[in-house]
Amino acid sequence: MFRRILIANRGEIALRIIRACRELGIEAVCVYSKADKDAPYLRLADRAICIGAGPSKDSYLNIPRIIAAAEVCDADAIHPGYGFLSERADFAAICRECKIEFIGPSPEAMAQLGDKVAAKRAAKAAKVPIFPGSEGAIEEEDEAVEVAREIGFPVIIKAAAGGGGRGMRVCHNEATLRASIKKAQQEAKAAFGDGAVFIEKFLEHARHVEVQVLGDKHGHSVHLFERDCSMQRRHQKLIEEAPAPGVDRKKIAAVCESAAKLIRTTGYAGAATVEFLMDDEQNFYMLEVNTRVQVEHPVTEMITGQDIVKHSILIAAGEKLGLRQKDIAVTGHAMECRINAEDPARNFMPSPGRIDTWEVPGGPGIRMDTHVVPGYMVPPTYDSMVGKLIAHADDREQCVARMVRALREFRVGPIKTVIPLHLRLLEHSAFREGAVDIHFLERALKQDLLGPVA
Ligand code: MV4
Repeated sequence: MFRRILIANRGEIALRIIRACRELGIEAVCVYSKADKDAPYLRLADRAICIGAGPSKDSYLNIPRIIAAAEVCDADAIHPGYGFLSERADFAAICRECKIEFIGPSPEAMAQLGDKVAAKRAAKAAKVPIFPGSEGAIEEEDEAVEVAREIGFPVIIKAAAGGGGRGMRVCHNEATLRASIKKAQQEAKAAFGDGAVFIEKFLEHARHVEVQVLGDKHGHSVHLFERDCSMQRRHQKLIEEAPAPGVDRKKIAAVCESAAKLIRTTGYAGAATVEFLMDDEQNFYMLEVNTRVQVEHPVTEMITGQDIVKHSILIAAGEKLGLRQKDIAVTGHAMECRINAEDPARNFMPSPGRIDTWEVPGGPGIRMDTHVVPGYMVPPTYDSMVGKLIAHADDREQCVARMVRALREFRVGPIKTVIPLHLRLLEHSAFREGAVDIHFLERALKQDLLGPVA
């Protein structure tokens, strides 16, 4: 087992990893930037090492400094959390060269699943449902047109190396498709250093459903069921929940099993999320695979009782998954509201600064994952998430009621947060019915359907 882990991240996920280390009897060392030097969570680590100035490229994205910190404290392993270096195959490879265990998949597995063309090929082999589209990368206009005629318009052009919504173009007819291929290739080359693009059928209305999986180094994998993350704006999720409301359990069970198989057949070790879109007929189509622990992992932890961060550490240390699929059961319903320091009434403008008032909810079925304490300064330098409020209850209706109760207990000031928006969303009939698609929030904001959100 590891003696000491370096945490190459900040904020709530750094604290979440410290807590997992503590419970496993592993020392936790945090790196931090000058912008985080007074952050109170650093005092909960066994040691904290300053790695540079505030901007991420000088600190949390600076590979030589992070490796140097790991060598200075003699860490056995590095946990990257989410964001920053978590999905950088080159970083995982450098860790290997330095004989430091990267807590996540091998650089090979990460590179394969990070390439959407390769990931789709692996998905097809594992019988994971995918969108109809080009078999591999598209080279010529004519190829794209041929595939589009076969699958029908609209189609979407995506970059093989893209992700999180970057490098996509929707085409409704042959003329725009012909005009777009070369541009998309050039854009992909400039943005990702890889000009490979592919096309697939474009789905207008959809829900975002993703499957949490775990694979170990001994060829075993399990799934921890699904989450619905349809409530999002500009590819930033706001509310996630599990199980996905109104989904046929037999149908989703098959999708979850295929996701676990994909992870096994690609030799993937660690936690991963397989993302899908679900259409109105409950057909599933894989989008991409996230090769990290995700922000919304607590939702799954609450319904399964499994500690995903601990699993990620134990898997990296070479332990066998200590659980079988048949032993994993779902209990009740869970929901997460991301608490962002943003002003929803001003187009989600970041609202950094000192948090004087910070009174967090508690009581039955409430979990608050946050690094914030009263007096904490939210730096303007990083993303605006200051915490995650998670509610767990016997069923969805009680879970929503519990979340509303908790959000009303929350007192934060003087910075602005998205809490008032959450209350509006949770009151909305479409949300109550579990009928929210991926465009709901942006549409509702544009049409002013939510009422006052501040
Ligand atoms: C799609 C799609 C519709 N059809 N692919 C956006 C992020 C990236 N992971 C894939 N994305 C999409 N791919 C096909 N074939 C619609 C989206 C999409 C989306 C997906 C999930 C969550 C929010 C979204 C918002 C806009 C578009």
